[in-house]
Amino acid sequence: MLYPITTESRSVISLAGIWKFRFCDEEEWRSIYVPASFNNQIPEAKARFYCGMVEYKRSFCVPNICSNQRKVLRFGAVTHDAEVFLDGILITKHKGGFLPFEIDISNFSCGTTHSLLVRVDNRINHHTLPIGNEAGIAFFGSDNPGIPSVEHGKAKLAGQNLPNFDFFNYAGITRSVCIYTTPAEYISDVSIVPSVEGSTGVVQYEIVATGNGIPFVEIVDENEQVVASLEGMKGILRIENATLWNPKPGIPYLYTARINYGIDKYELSFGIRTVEVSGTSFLINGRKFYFKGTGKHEDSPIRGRGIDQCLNLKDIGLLHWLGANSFRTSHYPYAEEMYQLCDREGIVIIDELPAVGLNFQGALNPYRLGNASYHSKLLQELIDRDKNHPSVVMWSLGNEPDTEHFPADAYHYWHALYMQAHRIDPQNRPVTMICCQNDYTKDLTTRTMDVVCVNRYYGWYNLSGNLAVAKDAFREEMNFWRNIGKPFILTEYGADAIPGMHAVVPEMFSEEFQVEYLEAMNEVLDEYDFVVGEHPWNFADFDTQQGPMRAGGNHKGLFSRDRTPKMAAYAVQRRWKCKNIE
Ligand code: GCB
Repeated sequence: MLYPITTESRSVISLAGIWKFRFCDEEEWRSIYVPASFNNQIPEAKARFYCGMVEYKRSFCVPNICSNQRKVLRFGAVTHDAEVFLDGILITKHKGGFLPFEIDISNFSCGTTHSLLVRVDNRINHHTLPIGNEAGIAFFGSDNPGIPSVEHGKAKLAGQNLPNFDFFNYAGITRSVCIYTTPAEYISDVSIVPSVEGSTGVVQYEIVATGNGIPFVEIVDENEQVVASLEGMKGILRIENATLWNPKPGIPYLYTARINYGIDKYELSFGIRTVEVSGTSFLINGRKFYFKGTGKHEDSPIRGRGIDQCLNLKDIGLLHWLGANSFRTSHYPYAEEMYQLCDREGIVIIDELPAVGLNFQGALNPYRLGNASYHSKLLQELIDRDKNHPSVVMWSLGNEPDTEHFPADAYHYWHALYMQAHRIDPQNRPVTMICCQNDYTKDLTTRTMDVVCVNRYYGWYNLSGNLAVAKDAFREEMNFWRNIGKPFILTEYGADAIPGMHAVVPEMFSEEFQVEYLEAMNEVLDEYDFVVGEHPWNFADFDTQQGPMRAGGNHKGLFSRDRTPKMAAYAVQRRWKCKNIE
């Protein structure tokens, strides 16, 4: 799916601004800003804890100058499910809160006012991704199973959102909404597959278009020089002495494909780089790459999960400041604009689906609940959206499912997605799934991924506070993974630190303990040469649902929520700026 841009043949009309909003059990309309989550914009408990449908509406007019053009209404993301009505007619529905969707509205006239209404459902359950609990057990809640009074109380939680994941269930029209126009005959998709032969960059392209034209493709370098060109729906272009896209400290060089199709013109930035797993190494451009970075969230106090390019830019700056070269879009695809920024800034992305919380037991075996086709649809949408980004070097199919209690079911479920990703990604990137702390000897799935990615909390959620014992336990597990013979990334490890809480003797929740915790785990990582990356959890403190283990959110950030560095940020910076591995 192409990102909407303005060119000499296309225009983009933003629908950002103040819209009308109401909870569906209310009559009156309020004001709301789009794009942003609604939860923190309205200072009422209802907005924060609401579970159900809300409505957004506004009117718009497409100028007469666009009357000969094709018109498309596009949403960057609506969390979680959307129904869109134009002049009272249901024109499209979309399930899934983190990927774009669009609908051709050319039949609606220019120069007149139209009413747009979007009905948004923020409910999560066992059939959504991410998953919500239906039985009244909150992920980080106090369970106390079997106590009659508590069980009766839990039954009364029906009708509330009970996330089976550790981030706040922000919702609404969270990313850009626009109407874009194209000529009647138009380019609808472009796929770019780069490879390298000696000093030559080889660019295989394929265009999908509607109409009778023949596309003409020009590749332009950063000096605006045309370095290759070709006519045809698909073909191979060769760029002599190509400059490769490299993550920092290399050069994130971008070329631009300029595509002409009849009167339609579209431009796409791309990088020439290769990605490959070889033995226990992860290679970018044939050289060993070591992932230094963090898991992240799209999270800020007022916009919630709403797109915030200013914050994105700040975060990329802080990643550079840390000496990081990568992050994982834990636990859902991020806004498209963030990937564009990373292409330009040379930051590498592990791109993750919103499949988090698939860890029920007993009758609720997630692999028999019938989520597979929805999960597969999201994988298709993710790859359609992100396939051309040089920054994206690996797909993550999901985070921390139960792979231990139903090992064979889990394997079949995840293996089908693994095969699908390899089949549909034109660049055939490595594929992974992020493993929960479990009995790794029973897990049949993690070891079959291209890169073994595990989240571990030795010394925090288990063996709490005892780092010497935690290191030994972690070593014991690492010996197991060494025998699997694949590259390994520790995709999460961390300790909460309340900003400003200090201790002479480092104990849990102090900034000093967070530093000692990370250093202890790093000491173990450094003993194993099949380790190709370390992503402490998390880049910054973030909002979660309330619960007895969360004091104002999750505090495992290297930075506080307002991006002030904790002691751990300086410790990590010292390590990453010195660690001489690219
Ligand atoms: C995890 C999850 C992440 C949580 C983190 C924690 O394993 O993947 O979403 O926030 O642990 O801090 O508990």
